[in-house]
Amino acid sequence: MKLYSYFRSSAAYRVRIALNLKGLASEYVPVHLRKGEQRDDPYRAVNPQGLVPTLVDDRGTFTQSLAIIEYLEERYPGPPLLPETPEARARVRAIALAIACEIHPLDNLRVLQYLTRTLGVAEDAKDAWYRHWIDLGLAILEKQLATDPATGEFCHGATPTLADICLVPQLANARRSGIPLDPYPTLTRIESVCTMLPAFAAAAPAQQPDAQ
Ligand SMILES: N[C@@H](CCC(=O)N[C@@H](CS)C(=O)NCC(=O)O)C(=O)O
Repeated sequence: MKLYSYFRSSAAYRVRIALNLKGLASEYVPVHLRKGEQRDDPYRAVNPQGLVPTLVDDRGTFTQSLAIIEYLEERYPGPPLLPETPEARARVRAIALAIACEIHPLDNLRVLQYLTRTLGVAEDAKDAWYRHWIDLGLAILEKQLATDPATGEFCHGATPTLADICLVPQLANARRSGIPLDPYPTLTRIESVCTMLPAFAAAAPAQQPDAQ
């Protein structure tokens, strides 16, 4: 298995956690996003979307972190990253999607570069944009998780799921950008439980071969 990744990519970080939780080894292929390698022909030939991550294995080439993780879940069911019942699975997927679809895309590198390079938005305005969408998304999630009895040690119950796999990279991203996380005690409590697990710790940006 090969994982095209970038140490700071939160979408790739999700897949790294999932691979580790499932005990699956992979070859790490770095794609330097700051240098724009994701837009170069060699990588576009692997993933025409020009985004990381991409997973390549004996069955094909897979893109989009959540689709990759669901593929891994179907092919390597243990340990499960989704709970058993349909309603619990829907809850976990909803948390994951709230991060992956409502927060992350607005703060992606190409969006931020479009704001500054194409629209001429000033750095501080770009930073305000970044903070706004992260804070809005995290505040909703905090409220949702803090008040729902289905929240346990992890986002859902007592074992890590797809929801935690999305939460931890998003918080790492926010922290790296200096966003105060004190308003999100439930989210940071779950994060600290997750990051004590070797699967999460080994997937952290600083542990990757391309970390700078
Ligand atoms: N929805 C995609 C998002 C992938 C994505 O946005 N990846 C970012 C890094 S976190 C990227 O490759 N950005 C390159 C760019 O913005 O040019 C997924 O979940 O895989």
